[in-house]
Amino acid sequence: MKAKELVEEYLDSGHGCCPGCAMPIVLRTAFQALGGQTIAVITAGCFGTISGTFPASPIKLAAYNTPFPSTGAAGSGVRAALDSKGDTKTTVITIAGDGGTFDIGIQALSGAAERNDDYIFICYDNEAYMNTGIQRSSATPWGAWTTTTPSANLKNQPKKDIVQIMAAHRIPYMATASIAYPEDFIHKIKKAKETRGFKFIYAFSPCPVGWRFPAELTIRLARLAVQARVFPLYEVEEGERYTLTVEPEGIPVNEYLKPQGRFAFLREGDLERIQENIDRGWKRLMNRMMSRTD
Ligand SMILES: Cc1ncc(C[n+]2csc(CCOP(=O)(O)OP(=O)(O)O)c2C)c(N)n1
Ligand SMILES: [Mg+2]
Repeated sequence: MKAKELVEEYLDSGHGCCPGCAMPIVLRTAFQALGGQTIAVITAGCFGTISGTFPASPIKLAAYNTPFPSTGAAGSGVRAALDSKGDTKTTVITIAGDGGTFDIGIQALSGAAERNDDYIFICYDNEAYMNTGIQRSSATPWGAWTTTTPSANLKNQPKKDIVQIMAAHRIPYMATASIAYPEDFIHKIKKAKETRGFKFIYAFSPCPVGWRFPAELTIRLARLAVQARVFPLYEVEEGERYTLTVEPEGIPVNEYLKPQGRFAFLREGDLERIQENIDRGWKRLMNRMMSRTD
């Protein structure tokens, strides 16, 4: 299915997201690719806020709200309820930000993945707790400014490798996804919908307010992240079959960092350190692609 063929809307405009927010583009695209026979499980975060504005919610899918720690379990529960009614056609998608996925929701997420429950978990990663005021999460990259990692005390830990954590569960399907590559994104959502068992879609979600860049640069930054190999686009099946879906140019990471005010406080040598880490991560990923045994 091509991007232009997606006509039905399940996320109305006029929602309360900040100008330039990537998240409504991520979810609008995902919902369109899934279609109307879908139940969305929603937790706290920017999406929970904009979708919970009763009676003017912009979401046109059946939706269930649940607290952070229970997000993964709620997805399992909705699936089990549908199954007990003999409904295997309705798709369940659970939606959480990076805080709700990497940190507060990881226990229930891991449980659902280990049981291989049949639903899609989508994480939109804006690399901090944005809804409550740009606090660092374990998804915040090393060297970034946030309100809890101020300029004199930048984030000093590497970003948690959620893809490897989920791959270690050997779930049938997982993929990284970017709104800068909508056809790749749609293909992955549709593949997730067609695969039985637990699916994890990990979507990059630039945040102009938290990352300190002009709102019109959202898609460009999403593209630069892929091209600089900060956020490579690939799939992992059964935890071990890695497939690259977009070949990145490998542009210098500074082209991606420079437009973002959150990286304005890097010290001498930091840029080289970030580039080295990216190069090492890319090599590791390539080794995983090469060591396929199928
Ligand atoms: C258990 C619990 N802890 C803290 C909060 C407060 N809270 C609401 S939204 C939010 C930020 C969520 O961050 P993330 O999951 O990354 O989503 P984003 O806001 O970035 O979209 C926090 C900390 C909460 N609602 N529940
Ligand atoms: Mg976040």
